[in-house]
Amino acid sequence: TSVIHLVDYRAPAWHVEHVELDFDLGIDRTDVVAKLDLRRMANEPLRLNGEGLELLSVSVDGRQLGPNDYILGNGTLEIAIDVDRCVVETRVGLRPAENTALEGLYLSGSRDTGFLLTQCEAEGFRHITFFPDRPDVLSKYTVTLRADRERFPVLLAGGNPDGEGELEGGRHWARFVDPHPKPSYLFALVAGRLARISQDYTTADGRPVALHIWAEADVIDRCHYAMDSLVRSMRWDEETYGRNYDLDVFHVVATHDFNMGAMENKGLNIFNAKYLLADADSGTDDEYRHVEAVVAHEYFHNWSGNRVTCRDWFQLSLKEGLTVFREQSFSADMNSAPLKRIEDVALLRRAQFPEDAGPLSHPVRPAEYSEINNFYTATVYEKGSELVRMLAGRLGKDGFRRGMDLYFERNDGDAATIEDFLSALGEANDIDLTPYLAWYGQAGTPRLSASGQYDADARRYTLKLRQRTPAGPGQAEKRSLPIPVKLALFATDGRMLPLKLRDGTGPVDTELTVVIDQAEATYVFDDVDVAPVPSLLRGFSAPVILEFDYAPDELAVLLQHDVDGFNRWEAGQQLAALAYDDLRDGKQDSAAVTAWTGALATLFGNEAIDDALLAELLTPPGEIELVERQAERDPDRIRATRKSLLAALASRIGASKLRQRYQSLHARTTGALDAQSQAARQLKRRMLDLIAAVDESDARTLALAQYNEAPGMTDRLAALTILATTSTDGAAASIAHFRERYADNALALDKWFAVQAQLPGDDALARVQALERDATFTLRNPNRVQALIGLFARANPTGFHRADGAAYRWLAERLVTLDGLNPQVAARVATAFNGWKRLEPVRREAAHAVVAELAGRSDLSRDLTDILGRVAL
Ligand code: B3K
Ligand code: ZN
Repeated sequence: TSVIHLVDYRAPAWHVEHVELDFDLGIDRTDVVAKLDLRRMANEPLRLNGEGLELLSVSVDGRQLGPNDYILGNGTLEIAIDVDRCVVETRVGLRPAENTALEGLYLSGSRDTGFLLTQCEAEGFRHITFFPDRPDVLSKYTVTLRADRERFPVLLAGGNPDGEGELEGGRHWARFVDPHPKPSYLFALVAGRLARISQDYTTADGRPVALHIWAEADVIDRCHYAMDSLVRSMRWDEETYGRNYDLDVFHVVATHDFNMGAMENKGLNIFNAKYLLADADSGTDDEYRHVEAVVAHEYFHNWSGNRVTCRDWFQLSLKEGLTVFREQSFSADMNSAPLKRIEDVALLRRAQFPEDAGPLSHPVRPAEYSEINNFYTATVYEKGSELVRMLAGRLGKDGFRRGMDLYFERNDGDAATIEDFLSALGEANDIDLTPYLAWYGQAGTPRLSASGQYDADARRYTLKLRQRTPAGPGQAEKRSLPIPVKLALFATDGRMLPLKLRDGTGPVDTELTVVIDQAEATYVFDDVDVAPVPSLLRGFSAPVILEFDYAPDELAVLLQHDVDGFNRWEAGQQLAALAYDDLRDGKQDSAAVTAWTGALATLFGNEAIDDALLAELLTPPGEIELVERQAERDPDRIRATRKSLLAALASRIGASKLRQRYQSLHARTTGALDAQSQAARQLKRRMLDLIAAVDESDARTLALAQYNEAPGMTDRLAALTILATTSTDGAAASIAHFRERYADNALALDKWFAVQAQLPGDDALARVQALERDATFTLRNPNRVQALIGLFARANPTGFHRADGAAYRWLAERLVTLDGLNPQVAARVATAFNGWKRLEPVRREAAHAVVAELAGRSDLSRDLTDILGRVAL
């Protein structure tokens, strides 16, 4: 397969100033006429991308071309043209119902009731028509849709409506004009039977906008929370960034058949139903938060991505990292900021750190790719967001806003690079941010080791920092990066000490940020009156792994007293990890175990602490995070050790206290969505988990009652999970009940699959195989595939990593079948093999055999081949 390199970037040879698209829509057959208004930029033939298209005709300036007038092959249509401006018109035929890859134009749902829609990012537009399908070609679009009125009553495309009417034979048409130049990946259309909810909105700069959310009739009632989130997102972007919406209409559409979360097409966002529908009966608290976040994310793209887009796909994080950062700030403002930070960092550690530590590791701005769809990764998104956060922290609130204003102003209507971003932020503040460019080009999670020394006589505290980034694929030598370290010093009684940094400028404060940009740096603090406990990397001020040799008691001090909500939680996580190490090594009553359980038992009795924060504090790192603490990974051992960690905590707090707290929370449980009610449900869930760690039968009794009385999905699903985890047989009745009750609700059924896919142990594979035979299981629906196969492979370590390798072989078979239907989804599931090299030897051998065999095949898609090729290395 051919590899594309960032250094080979060339500006486009031809621009498309305007494009006129005409669709004659049908499920089996759609015809597309595209008229491109072209302008030459370089002396080269015109090369248009096009894949899987039936070319019916092509003309230049009205002159029909014969087959000898162009070259068609290898995904391009090449035409030698000797004028500088011309109009090229192509006519092609598509077969939407046969499109199982869900890229380009495809059918969502059944032939009889489903609807047509498109997905173009990254390179789907070339599956719709011949076009220079690259993000730096920005054009104005006029789109006309024609279809049978009865079968396709609703016709939508991005842009402002520009007329509609009747046609002969029961057909109708609708036209849309988008005045804002956009790249082809932001094109979208939707056609079919859809219901809608609507709301009027007026932007801060006075534009009336009609907001419409569309979904199939049976789920339209579940779109109200999304509408509410949309309105709040629009206001927030006006208030926070001064960004207004810029068309007269804004459409959002839900589909059950979607390869990813959602898509920010200009004026016509399309969502995986999973991230748009939310209702009290079938949505969990987490899902409500996800809907709010994803609706905001896609809306925010209207500026960070659409008005200012990416020059090439290497710059993907320019829009994704930035938009994740904007989305995270929005969610923090809507909910609790420290809890949001904890959630985001936990996700980074669970998803991005492992990615960056294995064979799929790549920089936030990759230097090369063979299939761009495989780079919509946690690194580009989540680490990308952390980089923006560091920059924002460096500039401060007002400075960052100034920089963003300049960035939007300078690059509006254009395709930009990471350099453009850094220079706008820097110039608006007179600060040179180019050192941060190294973060974008260098993969791997930096290790920051810190050590402290207190000199009581001199009342001096010396902090030494050292950084090092491990080698990774294609990058043996790593550079030093600018790492902002926000820090404070605590006395053991919880007092924060004034920081008098030697040679430091600025007023003496109790918190400050130092930026280490060399391999090593030393900071001396004067007038420190007691031996301090340092609180480092507060708020997770940089995406690094911090190594500091804390004594358990010191972590307990931070866990009790740190006012930085994130670092307080972090101290607990570190302490839990130390306790985990001790339990693994057979040291039951170690200092770490005692300090961790003791500190939490004290906090547990503290009425003032927020329920949600307490729930987070009572959750030790998960099996996936703990994997990093083993040299040779044995998932069974990790799970067993983590279980004893929970048991130690539960017995220290005491079963009766846990039960009491559970009962008092349960007594006031409602289905209400306010923060307090959500927090109560979350803490209740922790109580159940902890009770289960010491008294399974008691936990089961409580869970059964909770399942039956649940006012909503959060409580119901939590109870079902406890029932199923503690005894699968005993949960059979509830599992059957759930299946029956939600038989008509696809998203709820996904949860039913998901809970069972994650049940640990030796019989996990057999269970998953039985679930594959359920009448509702299909490899054609990405959500269903992720719920069963994806979660089993990625989130069920003991089940998937069976020592006999049976689950690896099973997954390999499924991947091959899935790849024939949907390469993007197959490639994503295949990333489950990412960590195989660091498994213990027996499992490693088994995984290796399967990965090598798969990687050696020549009949797989480019998507899957790319992942397997890198994983196998
Ligand atoms: N930009 C889309 C992702 C497209 C993925 C293409 N394989 C969703 C988002 O990040 O907002
Ligand atoms: Zn995005």
